Formats: sequence, structure tokens, C-alpha cells
Amino acid sequence: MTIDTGKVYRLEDYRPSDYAIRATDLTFRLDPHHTLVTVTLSIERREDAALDAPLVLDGDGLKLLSLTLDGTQLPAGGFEATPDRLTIARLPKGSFSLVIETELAPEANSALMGLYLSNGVYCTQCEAEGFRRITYFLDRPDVMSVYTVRVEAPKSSAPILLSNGNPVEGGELADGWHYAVWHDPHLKPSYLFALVAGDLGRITDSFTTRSGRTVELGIYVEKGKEARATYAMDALKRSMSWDEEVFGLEYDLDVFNIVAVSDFNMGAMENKGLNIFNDKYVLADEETATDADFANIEAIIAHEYFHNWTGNRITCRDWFQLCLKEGLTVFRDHEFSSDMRSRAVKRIAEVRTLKSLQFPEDQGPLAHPVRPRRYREINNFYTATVYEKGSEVVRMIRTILGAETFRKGMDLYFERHDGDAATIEDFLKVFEDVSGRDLSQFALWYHQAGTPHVSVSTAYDETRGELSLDIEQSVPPTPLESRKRVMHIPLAIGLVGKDGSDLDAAPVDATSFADGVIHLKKRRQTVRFTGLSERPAISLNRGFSAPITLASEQSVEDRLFLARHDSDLVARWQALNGLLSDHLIETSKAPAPQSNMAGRLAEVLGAIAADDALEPAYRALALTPPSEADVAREIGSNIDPDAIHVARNTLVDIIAAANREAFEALYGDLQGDDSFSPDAESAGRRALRNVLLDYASAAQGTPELAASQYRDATNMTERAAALAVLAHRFPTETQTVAALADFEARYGDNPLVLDKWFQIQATIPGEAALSRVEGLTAHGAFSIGNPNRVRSLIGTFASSNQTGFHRADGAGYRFFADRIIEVEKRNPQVAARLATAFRSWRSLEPGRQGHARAELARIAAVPGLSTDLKDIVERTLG
Ligand code: B3K
Ligand code: ZN
Repeated sequence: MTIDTGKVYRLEDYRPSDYAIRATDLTFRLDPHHTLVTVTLSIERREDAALDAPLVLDGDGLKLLSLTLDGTQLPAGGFEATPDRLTIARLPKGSFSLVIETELAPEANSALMGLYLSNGVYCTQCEAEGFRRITYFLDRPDVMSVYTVRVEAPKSSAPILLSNGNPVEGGELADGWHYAVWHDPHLKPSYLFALVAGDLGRITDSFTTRSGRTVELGIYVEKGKEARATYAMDALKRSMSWDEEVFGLEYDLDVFNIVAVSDFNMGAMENKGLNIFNDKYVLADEETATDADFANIEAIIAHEYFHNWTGNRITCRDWFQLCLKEGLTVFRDHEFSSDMRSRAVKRIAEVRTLKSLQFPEDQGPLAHPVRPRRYREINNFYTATVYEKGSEVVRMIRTILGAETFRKGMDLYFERHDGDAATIEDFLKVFEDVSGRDLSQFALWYHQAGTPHVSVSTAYDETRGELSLDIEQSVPPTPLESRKRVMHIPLAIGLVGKDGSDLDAAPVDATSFADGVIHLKKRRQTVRFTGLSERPAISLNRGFSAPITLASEQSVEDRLFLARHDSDLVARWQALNGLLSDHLIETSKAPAPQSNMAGRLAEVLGAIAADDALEPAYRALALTPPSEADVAREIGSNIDPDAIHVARNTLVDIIAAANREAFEALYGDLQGDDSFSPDAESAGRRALRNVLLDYASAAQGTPELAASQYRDATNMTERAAALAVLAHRFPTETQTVAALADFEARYGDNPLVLDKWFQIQATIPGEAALSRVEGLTAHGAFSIGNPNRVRSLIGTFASSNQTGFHRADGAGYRFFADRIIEVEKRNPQVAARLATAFRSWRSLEPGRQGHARAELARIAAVPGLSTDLKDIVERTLG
């Protein structure tokens, strides 16, 4: 664990390394306690480096055994080695070779960075700075090298030996050992290095690229789980075809392997030719995975595969450029999922994720630009801002340039930068070059933190048929950035007539309007439309064209109308969601159980549920009111989570009662047969049915319906949803207790499924929430060392149990802080990620603020805190 030194890295301090490492030849002799790593580096001084520049290699907790320069072992005085650095001052003039031997103990590596053991399988995680935990290296993305890797291990415990690139050699060794050699011809940075060795099961397939090259595909999983990898394999092949069709990008090695491991700090990792995955995002079948799991697997398999071009072939110059690969690759996986599924439904899901994860980040103490300018711990910048807002920025470039020019820009990006370690400036430049446009104002999206706010007021001149929109933009201050510049915001709009269709209207001044998009480039702007035959309802930010918050003066009538009739389904959902949210905000401040508005909302939801013209998946989304956390975020200050909880329950009860018969009937109609398909349409029907189950159960006030769905379920989507309704609505009823026990017994040997059991219980609201979660930490299947377990129980409690975590007495915070401190001792990265759940503490009412602050301060005061956790808690405290 790296103990915090307070060092800050700054973008403006970037300079190229003095040395290049042309080739990296590694040999691993694997052992749980004494793994021997021998690396031979072919090093060259870069042309403009000083002749006497020392070679300073990064390390992290390393044990050096020996060091040889051009064939001669260096004496003790010839270098300086600490666990974290290797410095050699006197070096030959030209190129030279350095052989470094280090010794590792993978078994003791609980941080899950570098080389570690997961369930007896050797595996690696090197992004961002894990390679330095394996050997001394210039561990930075702009040092790219050709790797050859020899792996040696006992054949009995590790029959499978994998690394990046293509397999070139293998064979037997003495004492029952064997070896394999892998060679990756593509230049790559050290963060993309990977090694896996163990006794794994596998499924294989192959893919023929459009130029006719055959690629052998392998997915490696725990033995006995092979059948659960077939969906991932299918998703992989679809991803490979899609990238060829949509971006013209082909795969470039003879093999592509994916390995699923059960101990993993995040979702997955795009190592060249050898992706390593959290098994949660590989393993699925109808019995054990929900439709959401299938969709996540499809998206993440695609994401990691797409990195082969956006990330690997073109990598980042430095870690400040992280969004260059992440935002762009998220954009690509979003497009892929949109093509595989329903575009509108996918877009709404993206908007919900953005609002629930990125907006609070951008509006709180952890706000940072999509391309940050400083960091203390880079692992803390794999954020919703870099990923999700980063994707939105790419999406806006396409909106501004149009799909065709955007594609030309992407083509130029691959042509111009293949093999490079590139920057955001390089990326923007290709779009400027293909379009002839100046994107310097637009570039602020990368440089300026904070969610821009746009307010719109309107006036309609009936006699002239003219509509004018007065639009104002502002960006709120964020940490270290009090003054903000005016941004280029592409705001898609539509003018909706009484029959629901878009009205024809001409902009009075065409310079700031094109193809349905207003280009806001000034602090205040007025846009006029003329030639209107009637006063339109105004549909704003269609398709969520810009990641902004929006306030517009609009009558409730217009909003209700748009919620039913906007031809843009994303804007239609936004109109409805906004009405639900505003109502919840109001009633959480002043309860109004007899509210007229609630009745009207119930009516709209009833109409949407019955509207066969809408796909079931869309209806399911529309029928789901904003979460308690969504409402809290919209309120923004002096938040009382208990009041929000009551308001939301009240509204759900009103909607449920008003539509009871219709919802029950539709629930019955949607019952599927026993056959299962994970496709989007079938999943959509299940999603709608599950939402209706919740309403029907609320209206009936009894657990019968959910208990029978639980009992009769033929797939995990139905079963888990029924269990959630039982647990959340009827936590103490016998049917619930029985169903929870049944689930536990049924899936006791499947940790990923038990994670759902932990999650469902972690989100049960009410007085007993905290003691329930505390109790579950003692459950035999819970492990504080496994990131998936920790996230399912502890992480879910903090992020999704608003009344439990935010208990008024602060006990939820105290429990959570204790767990963070406990996790940090083994795994600083996971602990730091957990701690971000405190990010909105200043928005709470004063009592809870005080408790949260005290717990953050208590964590900050723990002696010898890791850089990861210290950085998060100190920034959160502000
Ligand atoms: N690039 C990895 C994330 C690495 C996180 C390091 N803390 C997975 C991905 O974004 O595809
Ligand atoms: Zn990624």
C-alpha cells in the first residue's frame, strides 16, 4: 500500500521520458510466495535527453534480487534501489540492455494490483500503475514497448498459461513444470500487460475478420462454469463485427482471450489480446443472471474489445488524458448497445446513469474536469465524469458535426494516430481538420468542471406566429475553479403542435440553429422562430443532446402534454420524469396526500402503461418514479432523506391504487411462457411486468402476488424482482422470510447470485436496516477481502439505502466508515471508491452533515492512510 506523501501530479509538468524501452522480455517463474520475475529491457536514450540523464525506474513495494547492465552484474554502489524506485546514474552512451530480477508474493497481494492470486489463479491488473508492483519500469503510458513473455509454472496447478499477443512456443520443464511463450508484436504501454496462469475451464470459438484473417477466441472461467460463458462469447463476436461495420476497425492478433476471475477491483480490463474480467461480467444464464446482468455483460465485453483501437492502438500520452480512451470507448459501447437493443430505451438508461452518478460528482466536492489538470492518486479518476461525461462530450461532437463528418474525423484519428500515445488536443484536432470548424470553445467541455445550467423563458406572439426563446447559460463554481467561461452547448429542440407532431418553423436567424439544434455560445441568447400556425409546446434538450441541468418556464399542461405526446421518446421521458420529480420535491417539503397533481400523474402513468404503441421496456422506465437519491439530488440542499422516502411511498401508493385493476390485468397479460431469451424485447416485457408487480403489491398490501411470482419464477429476473418486492414491502412477513431462506439455500454455492441476496437486503428501508446489514457482514458468504461482496453489501447500503445509510443519529455513517477503514488495510482502491458515497454530504440537513463530517474526519485521522483514501476523504471534506 502506498502511504500518502501529499505529492500532486500536474498536467503542465508533463515531459517525455529521457529513455525509451524498445523491447521488454519477461520471464515469470510462478510461485504463491516466491515468484521470480526476470525482465530484460532494451533501452535507448531519447535524442533530446541530456547525456548524463539518470535512468529512474518506478517500483512499488519491490524486492530486487539482481541487476545486470549489458551483461555485467552491477555492484551495490552502481545503482540505488528502494522498493519504490531504481536509479542508475552512469549509463552507456547509446542503447543498452538491463536485466532486473525481482521476487514477488502473489498470495500476499490483497490490493489486487500487480500480480495476485484469485481463487488459486494467477492474474494481473496493471492499469493504472500496477506494473511497477511486478518489476521496475518506466511505468507510464507514453513508454511503449514490444513484449515477449515466458511463463513457467507447475503443470498440475496451472495447466493454462496466458499472456498478451500470440502464443509462440510452449513445452515441458523438469519437475512437472511447463512453460509458454507469448509475443505481442504491437507496441504497448505497461498498463496493458497481462498474465494469467491456473487451472481454468474454457470455451472456444473463432471469428473471421472482413479481410479474411481467422482469430481464435477463448473465454476462460472457473471449471464447471463454461456453459455460463456462451452469452459473453456471443457478445464478443457481435462486438467484433460491429466495430468493422460501424467504425471500419478490424482485430489485429491471431487470438483474443478473455479470462473471468472472482477477485477484481473493477469491471474488466482491456489488456492487449487478453482481457481480464470480473466474473460478474462474464458468467450468465437464465437461472443465475438477470436481464440487467446480460445487458451489462454485452456492454462490458464490447467496451473492453473496443479499447483495442481506442486505448490500445491509440493510447494516452499521460493519465490526464484518460478520457481520451475511456469517454470515447464508453461512447462506442453505448452506440453498440443502442444498435443491439432499443436506441431510445438505451439513451434513457444512459441519462439516468449520468444523472445519478455523474451529476452528484460534478455538483459536489469531487468535481473535476473531464480532463483533469491535477491528481494525487490516478486511480481515483476512473470516475463517472471521465467515463460518462467523457462519452457525452464525444456524443456532442457528433451532434455538432453530423454523423458523416464525425465518422470522417474518427477515420482520420485512427489514420493519424495509430501507434501513438495521444492527447485530447490531438483528438479535437482531427474533427477540426475534417470539418474546418473551430472547436476551441467546445473544448471547454474537457477543461471546465461542473454541470452547466441552462434556463429558458419563452414568449409567443400569436398574431405573428412567432416564438422567442430567451436562453441563459451558467456553470456553477467547482473546487479550484470559481470563474467559468461560456460554453458551446448543442441544445436539440422541437416545437410540438396540438396533435403531437412537430410544427414547421423557420429560425429568424439561422446562425445559431441547424438541424433541430440550437447552438448556445453566449451567456445569453435569444432564438426566434417564425411561421408557426399555433402556440407550440416546447420540447427541450431532445435526446439529452447536452449533459446539462435545465429550467424552463412551462405550464404543467404543456409538460403533461409532452409527457404523453413528444415524438422524441427521450424528451417525453424527461418531461414525465421532471413532473414526477417536482411533485416529489414539493410533497417531501409539504406532505399533500390528497394532492390533485398526484392524481393526474397516476392518470398519465396509467395511460402510458396501457399504450401498446410504446415498447414495454420504455413503459417500464416511464412507470418507475425517480429514486429517493434522484429526488435528493434535485433538492440539492438541506436534504431530509426520511421525508423523501415518505413522499415517494405516498406517490407510489396513489399511482398503485388509481390503476390497481389495469395494472393487475396487464401484469397477468405479460406473463411469459417457460422459454427464455435474453433479447431486449423479452427483457423489456419482464421489466414492465416486474414494475407492475411492485405497484400491484403496493395496492394489495399483501405479499401474495410477489410470493407466487417468486415461487413460479423460471428465471433470475423474475425471481430476484419478486424477492426484492417481498423484502422491501413486507420485510417481516413469513413469505418474505421463507423466500430469503429459499434463495440463500438455492444459490448458497454461487457467490455472484448471493450478491443479489446481499443487495436486496442491503436496500430494505426502515429502522432495522443498519442492524440487518451489520448482521450480514458476519454471514459465511460475506468476505471483506472480496470486492464484489463488499460492493454488494456495504457499497449498496451506502449508495442505495437512503434512510438506512443516512440515519439521523449518524450510526449508518459510523458503520460505513468503520468498514472503509477495515477494507483499506487490504485494498486501498476499493476503500477509496466506497468512500465516494460521502460525496454529497454537504447537501444534507445540518444534523446529518455534522455526523458525516465527523466520520470523514475520523477516517482522515487514521495514521498511515493510503494515498487513495486520503485523497478522497480530504477532497470530500474540502
Ligand atoms: N481501463 C480499465 C479500468 C482500469 C481502472 C484502474 N483503476 C477498464 C475499462 O475502463 O475498460
Ligand atoms: Zn474502459
